[in-house]
Amino acid sequence: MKTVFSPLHAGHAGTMELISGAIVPGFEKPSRAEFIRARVESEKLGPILPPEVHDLAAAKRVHRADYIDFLPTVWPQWQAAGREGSAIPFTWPTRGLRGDVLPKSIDAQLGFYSFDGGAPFVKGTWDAIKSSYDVALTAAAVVKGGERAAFALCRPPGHHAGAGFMGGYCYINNAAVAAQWFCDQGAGRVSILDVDYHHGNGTQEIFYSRNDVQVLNLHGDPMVEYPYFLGHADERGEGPGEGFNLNYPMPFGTDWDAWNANLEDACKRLADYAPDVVVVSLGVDTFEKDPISQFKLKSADYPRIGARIAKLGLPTLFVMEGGYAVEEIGVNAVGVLTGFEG
Ligand code: SP5
Ligand code: ZN
Repeated sequence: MKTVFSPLHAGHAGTMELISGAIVPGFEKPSRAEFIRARVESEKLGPILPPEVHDLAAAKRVHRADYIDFLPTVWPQWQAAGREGSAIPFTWPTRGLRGDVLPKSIDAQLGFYSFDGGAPFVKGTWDAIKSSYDVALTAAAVVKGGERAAFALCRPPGHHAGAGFMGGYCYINNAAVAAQWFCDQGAGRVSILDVDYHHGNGTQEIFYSRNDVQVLNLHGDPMVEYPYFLGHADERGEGPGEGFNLNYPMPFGTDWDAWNANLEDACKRLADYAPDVVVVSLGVDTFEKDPISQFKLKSADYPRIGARIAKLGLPTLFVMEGGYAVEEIGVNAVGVLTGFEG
């Protein structure tokens, strides 16, 4: 399997985040991608290709144009305001405030285009976001070109980013961009299977009223887990999209047997839909040692995930999402891919 990877991810470094009442170094850090790349090499998964540079048209097929145009302006605006450190929002236009006026202040703009404070900007952030997008589109083209599967080693991740907002370490929704690109290339149906520990709220929002992209999400129950405000089982899509969004929320402590039972159901529903291509939002933060997550999957479980996805017998694009136990992230992410290859 070919991997697409860009070293430009590494400029998105030295970020800070507020978690459990403390400001700490960001969990979503460059070593994540480097451990995965090293494991791709040591496991001899296949060649590692650089991304081709794309314009932003494909991003604007799933995101608001004004949101995409805002992203490269963040760091220049932050610098122009004389700031240092990480650009992080702290004020949001929630219920009772006006969300229809975009103020001039960079602080207001950051809040306008986000749902939490979890998507910081430093100097190299935009170039990393853009490279991650290029990685996803380049890997999608590998699958479109006839390969059975490809691995988009994206960093930063994307599944929390919605049509007009960032959050949860995510800026451009790489999996959604790729799924839409497949549609635009002639696919009649695309399935997105999101196995990241967190609910892919952005992906759900983007495709919620559509029946040409099926979205299946396995994740921590939003009653107790981030992103809290989306991801319940009763969210099944709306209008023409009714029945094409499927959520599998699970309690803290979920182990392989319970998680796998839901994967099995999701795969059956996916097979019934019979898509032309599958996009896997590949998070490995379901791992028992993940520092911010509460599931109990073991390293030996990840190849079984890959094997089950392979059994679908469909062209498959793997798009990297979360996973914060950096020592094991390469073993677990590449474990899914080697399990897929059998
Ligand atoms: C792509 C992705 O995996 N994003 C995840 C973003 C999670 N951000 C908030 C995490 C809050 C976790 N709270 C548990 C604290 C553990 N001590
Ligand atoms: Zn996650």
